[in-house]
Amino acid sequence: MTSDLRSRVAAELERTRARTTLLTDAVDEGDLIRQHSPLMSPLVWDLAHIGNQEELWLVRDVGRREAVRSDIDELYDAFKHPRRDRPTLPLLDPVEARRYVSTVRDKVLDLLDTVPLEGRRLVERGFAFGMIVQHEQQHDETMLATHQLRTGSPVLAAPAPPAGVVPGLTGREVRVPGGPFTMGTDTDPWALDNERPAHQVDVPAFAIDAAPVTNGEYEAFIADGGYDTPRWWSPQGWAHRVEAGLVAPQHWRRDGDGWAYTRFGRTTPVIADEPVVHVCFYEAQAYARWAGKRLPTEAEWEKAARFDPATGRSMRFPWGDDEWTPDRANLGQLHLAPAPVGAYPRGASPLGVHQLVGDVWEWVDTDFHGYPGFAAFPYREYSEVFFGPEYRILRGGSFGTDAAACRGTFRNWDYPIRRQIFSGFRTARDAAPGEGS
Ligand code: AVJ
Ligand code: FE
Repeated sequence: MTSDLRSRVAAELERTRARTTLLTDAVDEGDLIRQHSPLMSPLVWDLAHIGNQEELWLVRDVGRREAVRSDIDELYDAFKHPRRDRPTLPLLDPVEARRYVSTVRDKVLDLLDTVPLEGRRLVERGFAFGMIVQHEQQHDETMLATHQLRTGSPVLAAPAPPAGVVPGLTGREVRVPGGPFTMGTDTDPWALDNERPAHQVDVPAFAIDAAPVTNGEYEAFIADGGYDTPRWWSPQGWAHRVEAGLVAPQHWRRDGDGWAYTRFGRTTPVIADEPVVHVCFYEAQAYARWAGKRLPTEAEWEKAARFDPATGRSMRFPWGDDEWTPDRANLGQLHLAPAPVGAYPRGASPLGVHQLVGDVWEWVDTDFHGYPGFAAFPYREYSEVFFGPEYRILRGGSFGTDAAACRGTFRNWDYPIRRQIFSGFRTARDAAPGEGS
């Protein structure tokens, strides 16, 4: 029984490390040490930080083993040094960082054979190991965002995402009936503290886009003067739009009459039926107002993603309770772009909402907060210290999110001005009286 769990943990650790290795071996030493944006850490900081978290939780806490390098804890504590200062720290160099993470990993694989997986909440059903797998995958997505900010010739390659095969989704709405649904989870073994506990939420009937907002739709907003019309923007959003000089999503450039974007070092014309990505919350909100809509609330998004009207239950994913497979959603860095709308018919929700999981993180109009009965576990610095009005929530994961760090309940967050992440959105509106209740 626990031997299955142990081998699954070992496989997840190994699969995740292969991704970390790919992202850090793709560039030379200079590019590992350099800071590609003041918003991001040097890649070599992420790498050693991944090892340090694994050492803190699995080697020292779960395994009760001797420290590998207690002298470097402070350097890799994300709360001690802001990202912009990290290149000036006496960091491990790439050779030392690689050696460090592999020494830590050897100890973890050794203790995984024998350490009890019960008796302590931290290890129950392998939670601490799942938390560390997710932590590494989250930093891998962060490193992928750093790759997107890096300039120079391309170093990453992947097959193009599948084509859109379901016609007519763009501009289509799905009505979600009003009434209670279960939000969050008590049962998902690797769900993090902010996804808990499960609780009932009464969500009035609403309509939500059947697919994320596309580049083509977003271009119409730009062409209609969306960036020059203060009334579409919130006061804070407009102030940011002016101060930052926003005119289009990040990485877009004028190309004749149209637009081109640069992704992972390659420039191509913007593809109209692809979900828009690299927009901030304020841009998403302005688009929604221009379209006569609004952003969904977090509860609306989760109801659209999990509610099964046939049973009244909340499922783990839009497609059901089964684990992700590559035909269900664009996750896992299998592709280096969002897939066009209609590319994942097998991932649609029972009500017919598509691509809620994968492709692009979706901004929702909710501040990051704890659910009723929230209890920080196992550390306040994962979620709780970020609760409050400064952060907005994003849902559903992107093409750069691994399935281990993505569920219908998973919550991401960032400042509303941020767009270096793989962020897009879809719109929603209240249902008209008598519509879909
Ligand atoms: C959940 C993506 C907002 O990167 O700040 C990584 C994840 N927490 N290390 C972040 C995280 C600690 C977190 N996000
Ligand atoms: Fe971290």
